[in-house]
Amino acid sequence: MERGSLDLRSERPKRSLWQKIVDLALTDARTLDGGIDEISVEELERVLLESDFGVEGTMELVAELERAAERGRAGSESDLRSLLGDRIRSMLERNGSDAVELERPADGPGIALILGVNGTGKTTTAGKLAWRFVQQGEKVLLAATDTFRAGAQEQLRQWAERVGADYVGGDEGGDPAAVAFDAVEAALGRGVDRLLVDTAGRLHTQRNLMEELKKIDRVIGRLQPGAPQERILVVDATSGQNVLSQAAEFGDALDLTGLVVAKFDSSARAGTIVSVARELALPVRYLGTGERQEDLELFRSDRYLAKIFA
Ligand SMILES: Nc1nc2c(ncn2[C@@H]2O[C@H](COP(=O)(O)OP(=O)(O)OP(=O)(O)O)[C@@H](O)[C@H]2O)c(=O)[nH]1
Ligand SMILES: [Mg+2]
Repeated sequence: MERGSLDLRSERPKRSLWQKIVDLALTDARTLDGGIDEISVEELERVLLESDFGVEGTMELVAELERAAERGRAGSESDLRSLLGDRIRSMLERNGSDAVELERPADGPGIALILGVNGTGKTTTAGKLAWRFVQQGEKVLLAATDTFRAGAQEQLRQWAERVGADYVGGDEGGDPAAVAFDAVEAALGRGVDRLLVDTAGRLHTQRNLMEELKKIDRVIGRLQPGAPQERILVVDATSGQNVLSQAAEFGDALDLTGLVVAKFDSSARAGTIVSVARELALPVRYLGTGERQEDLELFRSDRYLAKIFA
């Protein structure tokens, strides 16, 4: 196959990732009697990298395709679907946990710390999670520990009001750990089922802010042993492979328990989730799919696969 024909194809109106893979791999597998042409391999790599599968993930998938093609087992679309589907599923399920809600112990409130870099969607996610648990009949308390940024507390307070959750905040410029303290006391005193602790956005290079995060975590644990049960890193789906470094950096400070991939609706690429699941020992717990309270999905690898192959 010549490069020219590929270029022409890529000028066609938008084809899905799956259609691109099928076009590339199947044309060769049929005309070359089994194998996949070198040019197509390069194109496949490009397509997968552009879809954010990451270098290693891409190599793994292409190698799998090449092996199958050589053995004549990649000759139909359904061959490709089961071949790549199995491999991607095993990447997605590497961390073993699919469709797992935030933990809530039987004998006290489930406490979750919501953290991440600036602007990823933490506060929105806290609000959506609150709505989700309120819908499930739970009593939810939202705590705003971002005492620094003007408007941050008000944003969470409005979410609390909108979704029917309780709210605890603090004085502007006050100690975030003191808000966390008050929130846990309130949660225990009022017998709430869930406490969701929103935190200010920060970068790992801001050492004082990372220390502040650890202090919030310690304060919660001191009042309620074993808590927080969840430390959820919220990442922006459009930040691609940067998600990996964010997880490593926050993971150095605290034992993370999972990810929320927010803004999944805004031009996220199919491979991001797959490479994140493949590279990190962290499960993706929810996807943020919009700005409204109901735009949060429990992550399920089977549904995700179905989307990739659509
Ligand atoms: N389309 C879309 N927008 C989202 C989603 N989640 C959050 N947003 C938007 O992203 C912007 C930032 O969201 P916030 O929740 O304020 O982000 P944050 O991480 O709390 O920001 P800081 O507290 O400043 O670090 C807002 O405009 C949200 O409406 C999502 O899943 N989809
Ligand atoms: Mg916020």
